Amino acid sequence: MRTSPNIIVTGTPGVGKTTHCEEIARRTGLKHLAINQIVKDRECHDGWDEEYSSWIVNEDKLLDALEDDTIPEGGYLIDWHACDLFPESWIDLVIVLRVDSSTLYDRLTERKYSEKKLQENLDSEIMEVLLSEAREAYAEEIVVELTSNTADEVESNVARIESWLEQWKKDRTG
Ligand code: DAT
Repeated sequence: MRTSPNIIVTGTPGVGKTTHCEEIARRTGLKHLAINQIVKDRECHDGWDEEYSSWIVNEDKLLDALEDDTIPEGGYLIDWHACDLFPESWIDLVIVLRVDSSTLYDRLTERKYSEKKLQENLDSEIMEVLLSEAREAYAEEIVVELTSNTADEVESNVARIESWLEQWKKDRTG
């Protein structure tokens, strides 16, 4: 039985996962697990993809590496642009962040993404790829879609997640 929940924060690159997780971690004490960083640091990949400027993730190696993090015991914010890798039994809430295309375009241009990578990510956001993935992998009632266009939205989203967390804990302590 977990005494603290596990929350996935997912969405297209640039949507605001890191921004949200850092703030949630600061305010709640949940541990921010930046999966991209783990893939890189613990070499859970099959090399570097030049075209996409990203690691080719090896999901088996990643799951092995995550075993060390005692995720099933709870207390983690899992920050990744994919979500269906994690067993349902580990996860209490899935936040799918969404953003307007023009805002995403500006953020990814700022990151100097190649034209191809930029376009694929914009398409992915417009087609709601991550939202569909989350809804297919987890129970409908634990998947929450939140917009992340402005700093005010970060604030209200984080406040909402904080309240959810308090309620989650209350429900379990009776
Ligand atoms: P991700 O981790 O999903 O790739 P990020 O948190 O690194 O995204 O954010 C990408 C950039 O956009 C970064 O410069 C911060 C900014 N940003 C993210 N969410 C925002 C929001 N809701 N309002 C304003 N800026 C935001």
